[in-house]
Parts: sequence; structure tokens; C-alpha cells
Amino acid sequence: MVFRSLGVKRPRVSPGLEDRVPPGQYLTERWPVLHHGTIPIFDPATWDLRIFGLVKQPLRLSWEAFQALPRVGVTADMHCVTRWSKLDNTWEGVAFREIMNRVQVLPEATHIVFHSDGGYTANLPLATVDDDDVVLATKHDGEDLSPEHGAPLRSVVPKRYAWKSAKWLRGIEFLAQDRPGFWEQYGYHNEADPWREERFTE
Ligand SMILES: Nc1nc2c(c(=O)[nH]1)N[C@H]1C(S)=C(S)[C@@H](COP(=O)(O)O)O[C@H]1N2
Ligand SMILES: [Mo]
Repeated sequence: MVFRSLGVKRPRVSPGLEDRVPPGQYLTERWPVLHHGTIPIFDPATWDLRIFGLVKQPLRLSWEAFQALPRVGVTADMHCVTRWSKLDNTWEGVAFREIMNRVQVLPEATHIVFHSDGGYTANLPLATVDDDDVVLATKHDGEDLSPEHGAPLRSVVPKRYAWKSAKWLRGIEFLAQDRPGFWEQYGYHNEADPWREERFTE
């Protein structure tokens, strides 16, 4: 756009790439590691995923039970509020809707909180995670997640800045009201839509 208005030839980019990069973001090929705190140790014998709160059928899944769930693949872009975007990530895991169906979310539920090992949390409206690209991922680009990228399990919510996607996921809580997560309590925007540049609250 700037190039065009200056009459300068645009640099060679894949067609349509402009539509893939939200305002204020730059592209990276490598995958940065970003988190608060330390990387938890994964023990498959004691690991569990708890789905609780406003659901008819609370669930506690062992690692073995989680692995037996039907799996999906999702290709999606990733946008961090620190301005890097990484395109075309292929995530493999369990669809969030698969979990919703199994626990039978109660009609009062309007929001969720992802809970990570170590205490990190991220909050989202139920309507945002009730989407076919929201996945609980164990693999990225065909490989098991590495410990620093969230092994064994991370949530992926591609339509929001990446802080809404919890590495080392251990719990999903369904709530009848919103409850700010870790970064949201420090002034990060509650909605976090990268296309609206919802980075911080004023
Ligand atoms: N448990 C946990 N999950 C987290 C974070 C964190 O600090 N703790 N940081 C978030 C942020 S800000 C980003 S950008 C992504 C980074 O994921 P990556 O390190 O795999 O690139 O993880 C998100 N999930
Ligand atoms: Mo981030």
C-alpha cells in the first residue's frame, strides 16, 4: 500500500499476504519462545486435564484418555502482542468443540478460563472458543510440542493474540461471568482481536 502510493514496485511477497498480517505486526519464520515463569515438567503418569465449572458432566482426563479422543488438524496463523506473527502453523490435537460436547456445557455458561500448569490463566467468551479452529494441540507442524512450546498440551485460539492460548494446559473452567486472566489483570486487552489491534486497555 505504501509502496504503491510512492510508485515503488512492491517487494515480492506471496499473493494475498497483506491480508494475513494484522496491523502493527511483522512476520517471523522462526518460532519465538515467550512465556512468564518456568517450564513445568511433564509426567504422563500424573498429568491430567480437568474440565469443570458450569458443565453437566465434569471431566478429568488422564494423558492416556486424552490421547484416545478423536483428533483434528488446524492450519492457522499466530499473532503475538509483542508484534511477531508466524503464518501457517499446523496444529494437531482435539477440537475444543469435541470437549464441549463431552462435558455438555450448561446454558448459563458465557465465558471460559484456560488454566495452565504453574498458574497462568487466560479468559475468553464462550462464543469465541466455540469455533472450529479452536484446538487443544499436542503437535505443531507434525512434531510433538517441545517443552518450551507447551508440551504436552496447549490451547490454540487463532483469532486472538497468542497470550489467550495457554501452554501447558491443565484445566478448562466454564463460568457464568467473565474473569480476567493473567495478562488481562495487568492491563492487556480483554478481547485481544489482532485485526482490531486490541493490545492493551487505555
Ligand atoms: N502457560 C503459559 N502459556 C502462555 C504464556 C505463558 O506465559 N504461560 N504466554 C503466552 C504468550 S504471550 C504467547 S505469545 C504464546 C507464545 O507461545 P510460544 O512460546 O510457543 O511461541 O504463549 C502464550 N501462552
Ligand atoms: Mo505473546
